[in-house]
Amino acid sequence: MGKTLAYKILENHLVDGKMVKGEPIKIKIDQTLTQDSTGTMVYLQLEAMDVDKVKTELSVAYIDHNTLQTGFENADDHAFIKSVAKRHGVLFSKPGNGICHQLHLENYGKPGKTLLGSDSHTPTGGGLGMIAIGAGGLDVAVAMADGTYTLNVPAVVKVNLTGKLREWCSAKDVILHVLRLLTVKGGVGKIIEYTGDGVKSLSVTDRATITNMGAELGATTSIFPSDENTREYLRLQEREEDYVPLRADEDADYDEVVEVDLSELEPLAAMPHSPDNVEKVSKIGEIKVDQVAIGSCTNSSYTDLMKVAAILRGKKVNEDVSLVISPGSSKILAKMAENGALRDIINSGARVIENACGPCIGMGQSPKSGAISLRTFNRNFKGRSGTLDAGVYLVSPETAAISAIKGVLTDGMKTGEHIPEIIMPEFDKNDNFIVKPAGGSTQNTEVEMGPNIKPFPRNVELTDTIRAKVTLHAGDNITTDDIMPSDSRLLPYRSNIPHLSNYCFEKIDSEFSKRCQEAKSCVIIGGENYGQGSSREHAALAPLYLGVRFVIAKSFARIHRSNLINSGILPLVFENPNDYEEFSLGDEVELIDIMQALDTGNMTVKNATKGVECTALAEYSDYEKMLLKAGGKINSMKK
Ligand code: MIC
Ligand code: SF4
Repeated sequence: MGKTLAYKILENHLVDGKMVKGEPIKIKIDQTLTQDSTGTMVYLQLEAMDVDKVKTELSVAYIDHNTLQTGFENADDHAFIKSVAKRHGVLFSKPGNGICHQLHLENYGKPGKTLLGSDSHTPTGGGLGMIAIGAGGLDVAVAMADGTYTLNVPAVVKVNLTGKLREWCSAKDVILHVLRLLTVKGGVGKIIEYTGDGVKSLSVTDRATITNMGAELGATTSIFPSDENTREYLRLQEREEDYVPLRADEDADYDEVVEVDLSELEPLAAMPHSPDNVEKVSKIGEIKVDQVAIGSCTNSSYTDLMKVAAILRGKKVNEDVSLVISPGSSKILAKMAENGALRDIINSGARVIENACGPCIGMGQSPKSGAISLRTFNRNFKGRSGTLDAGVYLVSPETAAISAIKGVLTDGMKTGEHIPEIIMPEFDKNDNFIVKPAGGSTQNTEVEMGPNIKPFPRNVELTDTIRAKVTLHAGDNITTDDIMPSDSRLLPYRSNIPHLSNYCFEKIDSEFSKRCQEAKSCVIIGGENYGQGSSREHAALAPLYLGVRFVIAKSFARIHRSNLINSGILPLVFENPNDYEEFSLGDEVELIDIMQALDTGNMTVKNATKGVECTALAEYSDYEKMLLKAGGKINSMKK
């Protein structure tokens, strides 16, 4: 049997373990990326590890999330990251350069390499034929310190693409279609590998849109082959020498196969409040739109924005719509300034804002109360826009632009209008936003630490018995945005867990934090896919700070499960999902003989209040057991 592309790259990077599905392996990490909202924690942890220079081929620290500087906090965090980057041999990308994933694709990603990023959308690099994985900050800090990462060998799903997209359909519609088929938990423990005849009709940036939003499937990563389109993309970025052709073997063995005929797709939208709540635009109908936001790491490429400019050229944005556009990178914006596309966009009545994450993470541009907002982004979780009662629809740039003109959700196919073909130009190299690390010994480089930066919380060694109170009984698909909300008000405190913890679960239960402070030792009960979404380890660190000792859920999302383990919080899975009903808010719960349970994989959970008991699966690799026993990764490393 032949090999999948994903397994070929993983095997090439194998440091320890065997390529057996579900088993742990340690792989070499060639590149890392961080961004600022998770980055301060990453670099605080790197500092705590006493390393000199990073061990990767390339590590980049991007500033793109916390760019609203309404006080000193974000600016202090940026200064901290810049100083640590300089000290440890990490490239620093200044605010204004653009969004980490778009920038990494343009400037640094290489086919066949591994990339670990402290952001869940790191799989964007899969568009270039990389194994690019999102992880918690601590895992990225360790990868910088020792050049490795440990994961369980994922299953591989083949998505066989045939046909060609029709006008008004784009890469966004492909991934929305896949999300409709597989759902937000359909990719957990899997790599999504795209193959087939249809691949050649997709550019690298189209592919990157698809692999980017593979994060919403819960997948470990997504990957495309590296072919002539990859070579051409790299050539236009003045780095053709980074090209290597890569593909799966003809007879590669896949765990699942999904067929997608590109020529059958129609413009789609993910309706509120989940990326898998997908419907045809034509079926949703012409609902009135208040805001349209174009950008984010999913859809802010040159081609995306040039299509938008072409649709807007000579037209007027509807008077009831606020159209806001955030380009993916400084190179893209500069090119559009040069070729007149920026003029077309501005003349239509659009607002052009900074090259950054911006509205995608609620950093400004929150829509009005009860608004309908169309966004080309990747997540439409309730409240993420900063307006709790807004309804966010995720759509392609084409659908967004035409809808901004018409004032209602519009299926471009029905308009009879045409979009000209966009030809990618050559981009000039521009390093003016990059700060390079100092050469030679940097041990004495001063690290700038503003007053907002507080030490991260540490757990204690695992004990054999834990008694805790249920401080939250949550439903299915709880997101890390639910656990640790992020917006312009809270993002400035990403390096201040004590402050942030006051807002933990704020949108779901405003009493959670207070209740935990009273209970001191706490347990959270969760449903399916607990912790989906972002890689933010704050969703583990804030609960840790509040005394959460373990979480029992029906199932967990991959990155959050790792973040819990890294923090020494036990993620336990109900053996019988119906036992979820046996627990209520305020119940006293006891775990006994914990060490033995780690060996057998079965934990007895006693609900002392209700006088019932059940079994929870405590299935961990030897490495994870070691982390849990030590009270988290940092403690285990110190040992
Ligand atoms: C997101 O899109 O939710 C974020 C903000 O980029 C996060 C990282 C974070 O929470 O800082 C992610 O996707 O990992
Ligand atoms: Fe930034 Fe949004 Fe992408 Fe997260 S999803 S990296 S907030 S643009």
